[in-house]
Amino acid sequence: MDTVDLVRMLIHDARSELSADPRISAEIDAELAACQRRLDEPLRVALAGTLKSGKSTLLNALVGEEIAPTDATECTRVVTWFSRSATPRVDLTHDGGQHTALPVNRAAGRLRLDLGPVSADRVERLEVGWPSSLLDQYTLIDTPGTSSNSYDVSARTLKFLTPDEGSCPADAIVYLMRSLHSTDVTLLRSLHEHAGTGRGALGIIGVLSRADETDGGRTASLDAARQLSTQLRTDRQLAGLHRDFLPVSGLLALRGQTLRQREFVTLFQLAALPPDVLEAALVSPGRLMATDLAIATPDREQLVATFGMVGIRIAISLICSGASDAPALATELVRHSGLDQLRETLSTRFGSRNRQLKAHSALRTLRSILLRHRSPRTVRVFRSVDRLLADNHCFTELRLLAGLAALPVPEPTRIALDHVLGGRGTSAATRLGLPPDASPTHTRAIALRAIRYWHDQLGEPLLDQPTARTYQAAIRSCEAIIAS
Ligand SMILES: Nc1nc2c(ncn2[C@@H]2O[C@H](COP(=O)(O)OP(=O)(O)O)[C@@H](O)[C@H]2O)c(=O)[nH]1
Ligand SMILES: [Mg+2]
Repeated sequence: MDTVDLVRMLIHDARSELSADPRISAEIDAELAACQRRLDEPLRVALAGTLKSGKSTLLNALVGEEIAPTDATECTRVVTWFSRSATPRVDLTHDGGQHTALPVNRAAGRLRLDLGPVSADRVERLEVGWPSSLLDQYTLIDTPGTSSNSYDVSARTLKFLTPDEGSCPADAIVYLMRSLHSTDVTLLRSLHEHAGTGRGALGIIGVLSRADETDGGRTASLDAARQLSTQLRTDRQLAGLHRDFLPVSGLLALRGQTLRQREFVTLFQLAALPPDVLEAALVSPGRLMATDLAIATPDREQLVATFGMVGIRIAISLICSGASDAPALATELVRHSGLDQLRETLSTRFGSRNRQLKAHSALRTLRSILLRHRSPRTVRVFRSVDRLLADNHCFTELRLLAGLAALPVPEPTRIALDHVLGGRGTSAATRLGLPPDASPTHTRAIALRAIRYWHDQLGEPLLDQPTARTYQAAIRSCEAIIAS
């Protein structure tokens, strides 16, 4: 029986024990049923960061369609769930559980969300159902973000990510920041503390967002962003707060996936201008409109609205480097954006651990429900929940991986631990750094060598407790490889 089945069984046991208790309401049973359903849903990944860090744009880029609003409407002020659905739908829950189906309006390829007369503070849940292969894998949750000048929006975001009661409804978080700001350090620290107490998401991927703007778009490349993210990876303020830090331009990724022939033609015409004329025209949107060019004004306006000046510069430089038709430019924009690396990291960090992360979240939720409704009938189930959380080695691995960045160990040791604990994939070969076709005999020999190595590390004098626990878990992971 695998971990998910064990969790399913415990939820089932809790439901049948509690259903015999007349004091237990239908509401609690519904909570338990939701907890059970969660095991069959895709993994929940929340996008977090400050306001305007590019969360909604990146969500659209990941899905490949403009379904998350980026304009300053009421909708961008509430936490919005995007989940798989055979047909598009928008469901609003508000004012103490009232459900309203909102119309699905699309204009110029964008979904227009409109809460109607319901203000953001009355919204309990806004959910967009959309047919999308990415949403088959992940339920994405767009948070409005934190901002020093919008108290209610920040409060809603923090209540979702770091709730005072219960646990964060997301299994994993993609955290976006444009540069290193003290508010990011504070929020990241709080997310980590929450994860440490078992009430927060266990996986966090850091993203240097709006990467095309890093140097003001001057070099028309993402090299500056790559340099900055390398610096940030070793920045002392961020020490212990992240394992991955990827430069991504959600805007370029989105434009690549939604590029129209007409936009390409306008960009191509601009790219063909004499360099001095082009340079002068690209100084600002106003100059681009005012310059006397044989390009229709609505086409220029459209380009500024969708690409922005930095995006236009980058697209032109990609055309000049050889992207000579719309499909080629679309491919280059996406390749340049860093989206593929983000997708890959999502898949190695979260995809391969999908079932375990969900099982862990469901178990934590079950635990908090049982704690709230203590009853002699559920003592046995409660103990089993705690035992499973403490003894199940894959949960131990998940928790240790979440805390790996904070261990006081040299970087090569951290990387080796990340591998052996299954942070880069859970196959024996990935854990031991072997080729996928390594023979069982060779795998076993290397696993034994790894056990000896981590044992030796355990003998280090003055070893702190968290590091010692992590080395012990590494030994257990290797023993599990040998046993299987
Ligand atoms: N240049 C550039 N602009 C971006 C990028 N991502 C978002 N933006 C712009 O930044 C603004 C805020 O973006 P949005 O996605 O709504 O941010 P959110 O508040 O974090 O959801 C919008 O005007 C976007 O067009 C990006 O990767 N590059
Ligand atoms: Mg947004």
